[in-house]
Amino acid sequence: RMTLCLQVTLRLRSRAPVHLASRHVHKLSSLRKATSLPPKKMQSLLYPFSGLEAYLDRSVDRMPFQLFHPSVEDMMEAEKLFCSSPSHRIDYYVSAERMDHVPALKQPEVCFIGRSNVGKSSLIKALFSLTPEVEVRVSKTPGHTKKMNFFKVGKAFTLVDMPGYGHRAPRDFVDMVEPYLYTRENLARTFLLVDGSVGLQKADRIALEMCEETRCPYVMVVTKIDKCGQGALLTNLLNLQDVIKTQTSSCFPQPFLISSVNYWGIHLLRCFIAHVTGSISLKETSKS
Ligand SMILES: Nc1nc2c(ncn2[C@@H]2O[C@H](COP(=O)(O)OP(=O)(O)OP(=O)(O)O)[C@@H](O)[C@H]2O)c(=O)[nH]1
Ligand SMILES: [Mg+2]
Repeated sequence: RMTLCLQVTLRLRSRAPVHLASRHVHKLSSLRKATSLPPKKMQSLLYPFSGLEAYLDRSVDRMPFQLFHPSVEDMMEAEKLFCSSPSHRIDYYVSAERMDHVPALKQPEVCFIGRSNVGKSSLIKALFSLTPEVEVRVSKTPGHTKKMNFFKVGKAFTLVDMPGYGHRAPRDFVDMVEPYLYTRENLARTFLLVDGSVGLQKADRIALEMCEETRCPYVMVVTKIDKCGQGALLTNLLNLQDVIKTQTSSCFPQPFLISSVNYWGIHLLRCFIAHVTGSISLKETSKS
């Protein structure tokens, strides 16, 4: 009966006009709704690693996975930055195909890189879900994002969606992303996305080496965690953590787990972005 209900709901949903569907704000994209969930569900939504912890052997050091563990109040502070208002406009700004088309901006910037189809644009869309009028294009077809797309978040910071590597790469990547990573002075963090179901691929290792070479601080993000089995996710996560620990020097020790479909980890990442761009100050209890 449950399955039937679900099927019916899904069918009804899929008939909804596209423009309506895309403007619909997912109920869990706002913290107020998230905090009304039962405690365990709320924990998994806000701190997705907590859902995996129980499966880990006692000998595994959990510290690296919880370095950044802000309070819900801190996340509330961060959430305000992701809501557009007349005095704090969030909007698509400009696209650039080459480094000389990249806008000169002073505010701190964060960028999202990763293989084609890993979920970069979807992640940005989920981060901006409280401002659904911001148009972020996502697609099932790999190689969809072909330019560097800049999104301004008021005067606080800029998010940059990058073309992926793997498909049509290395051209796009070498021509645009590499020079950007090497020269962008206001770049506060690079987020390197990897797919939770398949873990680090050869192309990801090349990107990782490049991030190391640029010496800019970067952070690993594990995507689509709604899609992968917990066993596969854990194996890939521990492997990733081992690589970070043994082979990197400018990578943040904590990988971020996210699902852009059901918003796991999105609130935490909003808070991290607000923090690394200097847009909020965390309360004493939050470590970073
Ligand atoms: N289940 C699930 N699917 C996702 C998630 N994030 C993205 N996807 C799907 O993955 C596909 C690719 O998403 P995009 O966000 O366009 O990927 P991208 O990294 O921007 O790809 P390029 O622009 O081609 O480099 C789309 O079909 C998305 O719906 C997620 O968290 N969970
Ligand atoms: Mg894209």
